[in-house]
Amino acid sequence: LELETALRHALLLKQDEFRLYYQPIVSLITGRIIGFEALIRWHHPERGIVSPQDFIPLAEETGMIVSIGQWVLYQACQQMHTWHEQFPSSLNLTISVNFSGKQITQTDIFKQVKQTLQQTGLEPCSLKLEITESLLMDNFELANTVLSELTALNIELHMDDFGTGYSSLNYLHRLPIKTIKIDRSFVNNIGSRGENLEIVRAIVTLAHNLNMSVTAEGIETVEQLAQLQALECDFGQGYFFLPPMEGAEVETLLAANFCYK
Ligand code: G
Ligand code: G
Ligand code: MN
Ligand code: NA
Repeated sequence: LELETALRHALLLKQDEFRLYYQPIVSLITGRIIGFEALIRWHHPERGIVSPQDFIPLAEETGMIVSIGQWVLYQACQQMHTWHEQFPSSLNLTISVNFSGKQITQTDIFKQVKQTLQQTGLEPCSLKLEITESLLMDNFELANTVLSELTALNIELHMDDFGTGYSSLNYLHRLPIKTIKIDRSFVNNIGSRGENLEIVRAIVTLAHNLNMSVTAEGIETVEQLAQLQALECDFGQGYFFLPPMEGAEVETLLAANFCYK
């Protein structure tokens, strides 16, 4: 309850305690950054940096996720648009934003996204929405309708944390999903005798057969990277490349035209 009160307080009066971090997503073929995932952090004056793992579930339970989500969406779109204007070589870079189920059931998310794009000037094709299997399971029909409207605007839909939720694979061909993100728990153990190697291979094959691309999360070692490249995984994200970073650090990267190869 204490955390809930603090979160409510921050949301109403101290929005500058929330910061967006940006983690680069890299092409495993070219080594170039193709975009960023926006990840929220809460800098509490006494608690220090509070992880979203600790306050996002609370925000979902209490409905505060609706305002937090709106803040994240606006910040992310505005920042990406600013970078597009500031760094001409970044024009085809995209921003990925995480979406919770309640953002879909409790607000007119279609209108909110459309207005945010208009207000910030970001092109719809520069925005990617990351959704989870559990979001779909809560209310598939509503999610399906809203998400299909959003993809009709030319926004990409990415399936986050793939394989960790309670789900049937039923939704994969019923929704216009562009990319599957393999959860980092699978990437963890993909060495030559790693128990997850065959699972990751199967996910990559499944995605490619459905004309989707694949992003591997949580790449931490060069061995994991090599294995994922051998499996023809398309994109990667993780501490091996770069951690989630503040906007100013991203600008240094963009100015230097970063490539990990
Ligand atoms: O950045 P970190 O790995 O600590 O994030 C932990 C979890 O919090 C991840 O599952 C991530 O998807 C989620 N998360 C981070 N930022 C946001 C956000 O802006 N909105 C939502 N809904 N979830 C987020
Ligand atoms: O659930 P989601 O995929 O949105 O969560 C992304 C989270 O993963 C972020 O909180 C980010 O901090 C974390 N993350 C990013 N790269 C790595 C990594 O290489 N290793 C680990 N353990 N976590 C990572
Ligand atoms: Mn994500
Ligand atoms: Na994930």
